[in-house]
Amino acid sequence: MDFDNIKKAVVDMEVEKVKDLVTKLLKNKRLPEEILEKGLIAGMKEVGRLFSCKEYFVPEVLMASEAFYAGFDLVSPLIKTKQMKEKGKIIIGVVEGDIHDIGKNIVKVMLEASGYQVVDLGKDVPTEIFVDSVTRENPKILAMSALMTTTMMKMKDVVKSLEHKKLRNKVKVIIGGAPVNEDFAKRIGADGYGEDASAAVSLVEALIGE
Ligand code: B12
Repeated sequence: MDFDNIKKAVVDMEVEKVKDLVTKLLKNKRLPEEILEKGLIAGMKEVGRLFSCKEYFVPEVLMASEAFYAGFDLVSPLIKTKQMKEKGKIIIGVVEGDIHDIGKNIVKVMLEASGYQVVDLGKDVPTEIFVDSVTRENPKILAMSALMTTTMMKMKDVVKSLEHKKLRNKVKVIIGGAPVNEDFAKRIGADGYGEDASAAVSLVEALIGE
């Protein structure tokens, strides 16, 4: 299967092969969303599994991430230009101390594809930067990502800081990333949790009503 070949090429860390396969599928009029979901993301999920069971280590994961991005850079502009309607502004970033940005980048693309304007603060974002940008940009949603148990508490700091600066009722806060869940979102006073990129879109639509 075509998508499985892309998945395998990501897992095998083959940058050029990923580029070739993705280009070929796009030429064959396959949907960029499908290539992303069933090929590239499926590949990174498998990489995550191999890392967890110690078959892969950091260098392999980095090389596989490169292969992922080689494909991602080809499909993401096509997903972005699909819808032009702007439904509202969303700020997104990975919390301080955390450089895992693959999931955040996928969520960003999916939100943009659904017509939202996304301001990306990047990774390893200090609490003050999240709060300052809420003041400056006046977004409808603040979306935070964390991939480590050691960094997820930074989300709570951001929520507290928003409360302290009397900004909490001006913005809805949503969170995601492997170590967090619905219960954690409630505990830190966030407005919602999404388990993947499509859940992120549904969550945003439910919170700001579209
Ligand atoms: C890739 C990876 C890396 C890459 C990151 C490359 C990059 N640019 O992101 C590299 C090699 C650099 C790396 C480094 C490290 N890593 Co690492 N890494 C991973 C790995 C294998 C996969 C993560 C990933 O990309 N998943 C794929 C994406 C698509 O999934 P996702 O991020 O979960 O995102 C989805 C959802 O969660 C959701 N989502 C995400 N964000 C948001 C936000 C919102 C608002 C919403 C609604 C939804 C949402 O939607 C996304 C799309 O579906 C995981 C293992 C795993 N199984 O998760 C470890 C893992 C996260 N890493 C780990 C560790 C320990 C490290 C290092 C400390 C290793 C080291 N010793 O140096 C460093 C940390 C550096 C730092 N300070 O951040 C641990 C964390 C353990 C913990 N404390 O919790 C993990 C869990 C591995 C493990 N089992 O031990 N890592």
